[in-house]
Amino acid sequence: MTFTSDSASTRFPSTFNYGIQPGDAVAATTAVFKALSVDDQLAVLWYAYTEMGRSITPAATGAARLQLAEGLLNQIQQMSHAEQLEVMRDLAAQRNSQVSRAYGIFSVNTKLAFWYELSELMAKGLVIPVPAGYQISRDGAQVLETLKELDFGQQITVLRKVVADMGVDIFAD
Ligand code: 45D
Repeated sequence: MTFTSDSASTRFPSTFNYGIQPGDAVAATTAVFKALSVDDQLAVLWYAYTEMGRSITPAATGAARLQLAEGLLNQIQQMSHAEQLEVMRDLAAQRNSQVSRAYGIFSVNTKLAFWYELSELMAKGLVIPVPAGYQISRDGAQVLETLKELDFGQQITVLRKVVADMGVDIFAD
């Protein structure tokens, strides 16, 4: 039986070529992100914000959406730096805490806006900063590189998928 490269290429759909399709790049980046340690996840989000920050217009994050998250953001601002870090780690680790439960009922856009606002508060010095000279892990740096290679729409899609699962949804079964 002859098995030429020609017949092989018609046998499989074009997605089965070990090349990365647009949808796969999003799914792959999301999966690798979710496999990171909690601290690496926070670090990647932070660096994503510092790189993307300028392209996310304040208008896009919508004041109305943030109203829902305002109470929680105010509460976090009252906390010590150590507590602020702890609630963010709880969110990323999906640990059941009061903040994780409050976050869990937000819509995905509100979740994104919430993280965006937290970054802004970090930049303003109102929330614990990433330590100066912080060395991101190799895994974290790799995810960040992959994320940077995606176009803006794909980056948003990855971020949406990532933040959607954070926190705790008390209504999930
Ligand atoms: O000591 O509504 C470490 C649109 C360890 C439009 C740490 C949109 C060591 C619709 C963990 C590093 C889709 C455009 C400390 C919205 C250590 C709409 C601390 C989009 C201290 C909303 C780490 C919105 C910390 C978008 C504290 C795209 C890390 C929003 C904290 C994107 C990291 C938001 C944080 C992004 C990262 C937010 C808070 C990328 C937040 C990132």
